[in-house]
Amino acid sequence: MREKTRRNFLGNVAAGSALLLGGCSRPAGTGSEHTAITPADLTLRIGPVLADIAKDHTISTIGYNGSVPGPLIRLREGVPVTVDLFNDTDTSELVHWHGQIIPASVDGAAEEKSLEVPAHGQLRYQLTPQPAGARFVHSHVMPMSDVNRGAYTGQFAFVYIEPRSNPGQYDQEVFLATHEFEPFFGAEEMEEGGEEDEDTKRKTKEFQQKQGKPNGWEIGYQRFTINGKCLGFGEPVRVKEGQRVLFHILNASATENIQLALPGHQFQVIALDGNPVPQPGTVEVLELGTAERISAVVEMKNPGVWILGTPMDDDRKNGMGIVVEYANRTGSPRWIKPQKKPWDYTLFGRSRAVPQPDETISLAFGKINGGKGAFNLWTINGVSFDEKAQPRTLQKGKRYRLVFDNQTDDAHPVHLHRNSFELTKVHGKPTAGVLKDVVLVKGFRQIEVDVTPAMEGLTLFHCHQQLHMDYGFKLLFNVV
Ligand SMILES: [Cu+2]
Repeated sequence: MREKTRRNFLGNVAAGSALLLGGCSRPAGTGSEHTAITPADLTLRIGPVLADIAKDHTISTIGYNGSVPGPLIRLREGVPVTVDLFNDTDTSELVHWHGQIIPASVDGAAEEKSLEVPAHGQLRYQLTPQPAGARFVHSHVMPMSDVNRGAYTGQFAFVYIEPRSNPGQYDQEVFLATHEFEPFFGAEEMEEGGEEDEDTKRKTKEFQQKQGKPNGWEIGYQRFTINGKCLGFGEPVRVKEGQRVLFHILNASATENIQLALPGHQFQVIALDGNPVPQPGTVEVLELGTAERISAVVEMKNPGVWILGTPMDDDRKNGMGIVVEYANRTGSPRWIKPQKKPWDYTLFGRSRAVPQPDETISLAFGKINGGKGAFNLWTINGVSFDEKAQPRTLQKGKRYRLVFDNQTDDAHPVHLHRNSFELTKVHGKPTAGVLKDVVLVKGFRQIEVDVTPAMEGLTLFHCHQQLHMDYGFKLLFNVV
């Protein structure tokens, strides 16, 4: 069943159109039946969506403006917009503007006391988009064990904040967002691309032996999508030989860290989490922790029909991929398994020295196995999040070094709200100049980042793996 009003996300993008270009356009469907008097610059309506994700396979979920993903939202850096949020569901919602430096009231996190959109209600506010680059918007409610809520649904959309000057030259811009549907609880430990070395395997074994109980529930999925379509079902990315195609890729998963490759081609990474990198580097395989974004240019010089997809065979067969089709080429899309090579953030950084921080804050990540049929608990410096605890004070303008010390056997894509941080050390290797808002810290690894809090107010730090966040992996800062 195909809804007449549904937008074709890729079609929109390929045509270069979008929901909004920073100013006064008014999306359809925001009529006078609502209490808002003047139309907002940007309207998001949260409601039920029927989405055709594969042949003869329609899912019923919650989305923005009747589509999954929601429409591409283009904003201009520093140009204020009025936002109208409507909620057609039975539960209140939090709309989080991921990766933007905006006040806590509109950031969209309960811990920061952000404004909520009440069930069957609405909310209007203003925000000034910043910084430029690939951001996104998604639900920030805590679904806990309810896999039909929040980030497990279709509530996500790409946000692109137009920079004052465009980095890089390209002929075509393509936005791809990955997401999984039909989640289920299972006992299987999450695979992380199979690149674990012997040392990590040994540490994992020791870690599990020390725990009194076995590992708790993990999340698995039946369907994997890019732009809301399983591999082979949606429109292909249409390219021409000789084109430079700029891909903006977003991992909009609730829980999965992924890798993506385009056989016969290389990605020149120009931005991470929307921020231009000091040293654009070329790789064969991209890796994105949950909520990470990569902007990469691909030179189209290998004509054919290809699969841009995950190297994980089962996940690709279940949909994680999209066809890239050269003009005047036909046939079955080709997949060639890429060589295994660990993802290295420092490839895109500089090797210069960074300033000494004013203060260093160590954050040790811990896990308490939940046992069979229960949920694992997650800790930072030995404690799970307690909403009654006082937030930790940070001072605006001071440089803090956060030491992420992952003492667990899982990979954690950790996210700091309302700020960008600079990677300063990755697995013991110093680096500089890479600005991000999420970083994937693998099992038993350490990553250090420096942050100079940009704005006053409550600021949430958490693991972006939904199940980890919901079961304790959070810390609240207050910037004064
Ligand atoms: Cu985590």
